[in-house]
Amino acid sequence: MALQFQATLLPSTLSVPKKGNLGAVVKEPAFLSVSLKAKKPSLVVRAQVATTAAPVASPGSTTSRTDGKKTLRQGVVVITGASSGLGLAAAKALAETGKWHVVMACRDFLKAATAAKAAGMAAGSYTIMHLDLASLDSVRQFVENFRRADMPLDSLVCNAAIYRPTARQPTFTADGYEMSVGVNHLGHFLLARLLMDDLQKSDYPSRRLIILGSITGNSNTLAGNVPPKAGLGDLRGLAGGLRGQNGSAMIDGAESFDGAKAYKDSKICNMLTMQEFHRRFHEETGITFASLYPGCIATTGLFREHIPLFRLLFPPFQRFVTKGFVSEAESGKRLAQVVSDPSLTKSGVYWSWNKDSASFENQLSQEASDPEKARKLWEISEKLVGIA
Ligand code: NDP
Ligand code: PMR
Repeated sequence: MALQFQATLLPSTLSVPKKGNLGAVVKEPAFLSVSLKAKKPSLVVRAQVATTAAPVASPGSTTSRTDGKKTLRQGVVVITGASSGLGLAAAKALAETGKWHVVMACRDFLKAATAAKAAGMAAGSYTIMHLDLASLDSVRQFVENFRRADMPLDSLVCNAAIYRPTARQPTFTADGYEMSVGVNHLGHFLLARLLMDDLQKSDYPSRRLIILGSITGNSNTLAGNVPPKAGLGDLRGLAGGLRGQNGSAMIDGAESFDGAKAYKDSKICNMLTMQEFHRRFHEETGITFASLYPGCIATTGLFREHIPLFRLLFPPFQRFVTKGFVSEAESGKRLAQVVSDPSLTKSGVYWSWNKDSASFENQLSQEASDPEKARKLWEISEKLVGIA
């Protein structure tokens, strides 16, 4: 951990783990400066990438045993938004197995470092890299940094999200898109598209791209019918660029902004995107594409912008009334299963868990499984992130 802070605060060095030798931290000239947080303008980080010392095994290289059999090398998984909640719990669960090296792709470097340490993640089991999904430049820079680190990519988890339930006015990403859809969908869409090349190059036996979905984006459930209901309409607002000023900040083109609906809409986008990836790439590449509803993790930072009364009552309501509550640790194990369990290799699936915490293939709502809408969403999103 000492190394992380060293790398974070050193003004002109960049620590990059090299393939097959993650333990040795190589210093290279810094090429970027990144402000850590808007609230801390004076703190500027030049080193964006830091790993801890002495990994259990070397990601990227297959180790040979004395009996001649090959041992599966350590896998490398990138998890966005691993600084809290589900992402952090899954990072910990995967790192603890010793089978995975976790790249924590986070917007707040120091928060991620502190969270990993507080969670008891072993030195050497993870690398923190800066990623702000609210900026497409940052997404591209992350991909460049990841490639410079010369690690294979075996699994990508698009987990980060923001939820702005009380917002009546939209806020916008660096590229001018409404923030919830910009971060939860568009940032991840570009990231996943760019990293497909890296996933395809991996020699790992089961490569996976996982995008978090949710029950609240599925109108075939009770939770999905709590107002405001998700709905993308004909995507006219998205096609108009979600700008808010001369058009709409909502995907369906609605005149007024609704922060809670914008989040739920973004979750439909996440689930549709996973299926479109599956249709376009699974057969050709063998990569597994999956989404999931991990359960109601009512204690996470996702609800940080909700009113205090909601934050007080929501966990007991989910625990005792709906019985949909799941702890952060349990949800982390669920996501870790989708990353690495040999029985969850089926592609195009939306996983959920029953009362006994057994996984099953869940049904998506009609809209969240509409192939025509998925295609249209894909094409508009390509234009918005500049890869059309
Ligand atoms: P948290 O708020 O705890 O975690 C969200 C993570 O996303 C944080 O690490 C946050 O970073 C990160 N993040 C936010 N904005 C950005 C950005 N611009 N760039 C990079 N990272 C960003 O929420 P959860 O753990 O609950 O949510 C994780 C996923 O699980 C989400 O996709 C959510 O939709 C899904 N989910 C959650 C459910 C729940 O009940 N909680 C239910 C169903 C699905 P920072 O720490 O810096 O804020
Ligand atoms: Mg919901 C089986 C019932 C169930 C489940 C599993 C959830 C999950 N919720 C259920 C029911 C209800 N909720 C009911 C009956 C109500 C009305 C009292 C209700 C209300 C409610 C609110 C106000 N629920 C919420 C909110 C939120 O602000 C959360 C949200 O929509 O975030 C987008 C939420 C959630 N309920 C869930 C889950 C998992 C959430 C968080 C959603 C997510 O991350 O997608």
